[in-house]
Amino acid sequence: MTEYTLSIIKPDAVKRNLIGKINSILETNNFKIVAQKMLLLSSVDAETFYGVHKEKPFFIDLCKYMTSGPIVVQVLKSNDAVKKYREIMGATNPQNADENTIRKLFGKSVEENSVHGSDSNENAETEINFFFSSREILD
Ligand code: IDP
Ligand code: MG
Repeated sequence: MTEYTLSIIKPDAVKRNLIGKINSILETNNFKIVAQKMLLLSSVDAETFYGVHKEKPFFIDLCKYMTSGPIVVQVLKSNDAVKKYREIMGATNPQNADENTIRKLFGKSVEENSVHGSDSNENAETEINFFFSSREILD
């Protein structure tokens, strides 16, 4: 089934000039990038986006990190996009991620793990709508 997922290239990866390398991995794996923009997340937007984690001990640090520099937000289209991107992205902690996953290749730590991917179709829809209007998605 054709699906959509939200991807974020996080500040650590943008800072290290990894946008192209990550996009190349996405395209090699048959994802179509149907929307993409660079932006600086506001604190309010970071807190809203990661609202599900607001009780976690890492929440404040996570929001600080996600607002520390530009990010690239993307809508990816492919067969089985949500599950497939979670696989290519790798485990949250890069140390536990499989070989050749984006987080294993580029992640610096459990926090600075280079990319975000939606974890369900329902959340993908919410997250895509959080960042993009329908006219920005060139499908
Ligand atoms: P996910 O990004 O693999 O879905 P989540 O548990 O949803 O992982 O956590 C969201 C983000 O919060 C992670 O990608 C990472 O940047 C950060 N994070 C998760 N767990 C920790 C932790 O134990 N310490 C610091 N940061 C964390
Ligand atoms: Mg998550």
